[in-house]
Amino acid sequence: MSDKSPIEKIKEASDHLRGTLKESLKDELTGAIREDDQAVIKFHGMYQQDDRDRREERAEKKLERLYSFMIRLRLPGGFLTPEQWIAVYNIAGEHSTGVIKITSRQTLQLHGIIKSDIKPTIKAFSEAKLDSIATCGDINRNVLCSSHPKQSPIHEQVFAYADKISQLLMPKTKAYYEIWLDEEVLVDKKEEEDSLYQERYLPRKFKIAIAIPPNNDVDVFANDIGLVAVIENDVLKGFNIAIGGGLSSTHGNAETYPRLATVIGFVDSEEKTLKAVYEIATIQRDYGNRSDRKLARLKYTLDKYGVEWFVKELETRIGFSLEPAKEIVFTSRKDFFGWDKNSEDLWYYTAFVENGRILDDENTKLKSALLAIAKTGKANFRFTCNQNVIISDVLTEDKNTISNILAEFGIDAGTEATSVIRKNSMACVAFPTCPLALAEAQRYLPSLIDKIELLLGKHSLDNEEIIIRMTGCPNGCARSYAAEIGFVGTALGKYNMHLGGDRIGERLNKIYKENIGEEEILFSLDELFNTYASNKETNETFGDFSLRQNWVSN
Ligand code: SRM
Ligand code: SF4
Repeated sequence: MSDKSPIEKIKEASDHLRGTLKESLKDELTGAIREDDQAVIKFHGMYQQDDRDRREERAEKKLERLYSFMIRLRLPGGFLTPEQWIAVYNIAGEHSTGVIKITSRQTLQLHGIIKSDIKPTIKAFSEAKLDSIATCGDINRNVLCSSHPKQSPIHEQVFAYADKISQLLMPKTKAYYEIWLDEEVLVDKKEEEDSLYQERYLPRKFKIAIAIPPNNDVDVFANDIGLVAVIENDVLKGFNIAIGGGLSSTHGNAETYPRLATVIGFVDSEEKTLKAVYEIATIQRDYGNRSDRKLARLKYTLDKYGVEWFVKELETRIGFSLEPAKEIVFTSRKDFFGWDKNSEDLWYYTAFVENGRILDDENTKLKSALLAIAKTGKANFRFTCNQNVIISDVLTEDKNTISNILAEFGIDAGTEATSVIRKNSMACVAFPTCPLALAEAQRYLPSLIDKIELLLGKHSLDNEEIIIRMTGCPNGCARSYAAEIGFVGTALGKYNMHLGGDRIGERLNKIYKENIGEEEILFSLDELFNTYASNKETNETFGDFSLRQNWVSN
């Protein structure tokens, strides 16, 4: 057995995720926290970062890096009340860069929070009944659920599972409350004994999503556990369970790979669903790789021990057998923009948010518009895994009020004017905050799309709903391996270009060209679009066509 990784030792020695965070916070000589605490703080939903645009300048002046923190909220299913939106708006203005970022996992992040502002930020979140517990770290993360309530008349019932699962897999430690909210120090440590996470937590991050077919907007197969709701005649029959999805790889490490989850069976009740989810996590806790973090996700555990072994172990732990998976069909993986109504006559407006960045700029005043909407108290807010926002649950008599605000701030016109290709695109954060970025993503993709739009126009492909995604490194945060055209950063200005993913998230793409810059990207796309436009069959997607042409191997 190889040695445990350093992070394993930090977790075990952390006194249930306390570490020396209190001491780190008091140290006024640096904007950073102690090294071990940088691992511990992730379990509290925060990352220490620094402004990478300013590293060189700071180094020249012999100053320490410009440290700040990113805080990620826990929002199961991605839902906020108007009061909570106002709180997030105020907190973002007071303590962060001001930009509110919708993530590819349906929650919100604030960047640029300096050390002394962390506690006031968490306290303000807490007053709005929001927290950031377990949104990072080796633990179950924010639980996803298909966003749009129009999806099914029983959306609410399925959606409630996101919260139930989030609660079920929450750590028992009181560290968050003690450190950030100054609650009394726990004397009887028995209260936080944690039968799921014990002292060691999971070997690696753990992600769960719930999809409501026919839309796979959550990219359910990209998760450690994917639950697919099986609904017959508007009755929830249960869930198909898929396990072992994960989209990261490491350049040059052939042992790492993106993988879609394998469907292992069906469960027909809430009790069975929760039991299965819990025990899949305990198997990963007990068998996941704790020495090599690159190989520690559930996908590697599953491939090491085999699906048959895993299911047998799971059935032993849950005490019942899984039923054969039910037939389900996905037909899309997108957001439906504009106004829509659900079965209860409530209205929903989905607005396009480029790469999830909510801000006011010279073109759009989205941040102000959402504040004005929240102030009416007549709409909730839902976030999608494609980084967009749904202004939701609007009564018919209030629809005009919301429409007028959307018009006043140009949000509806902006969403309508956005091209199909842009609406279906997504990029991760990358520079300047992500320490792992090798190339730009959210700061670059918009300008690349400008040029791709022209190429699509040239080949009369403007209305093709091709999914383009870009990440600044191979970690896959914008799920670029599951796109029809994926760009994966290799170095500044350079990307691997991937082709052949499908439109519904059931097939990954493959590398088409390595390490290319913008000129070659556009030259390649021009040729590919030309061939596609002339030879595609009716309704043949670009991803399917890429395979038929053998541009990448199947
Ligand atoms: Fe991610 C790490 C941002 C979704 C795979 N991801 C990071 C960090 C925290 C960098 C770090 O470790 O210091 C990035 C912070 C950037 C910043 O400044 O904000 C980061 N990941 C994001 C977000 C914000 C991208 C976005 O633009 O929306 C997404 C936040 C989701 C959330 O709300 O929880 C985000 N990350 C994803 C996804 C997509 C998904 O889950 O559907 C993936 C691929 C799926 C998967 O997990 O396999 C993903 N992020 C990673 C990985 C690779 C994990 C692995 O298995 O090796 C890392 C690196 C790591 O964990 O070591 C990472
Ligand atoms: Fe950072 Fe890489 Fe994730 Fe982009 S894909 S946010 S560059 S870790």
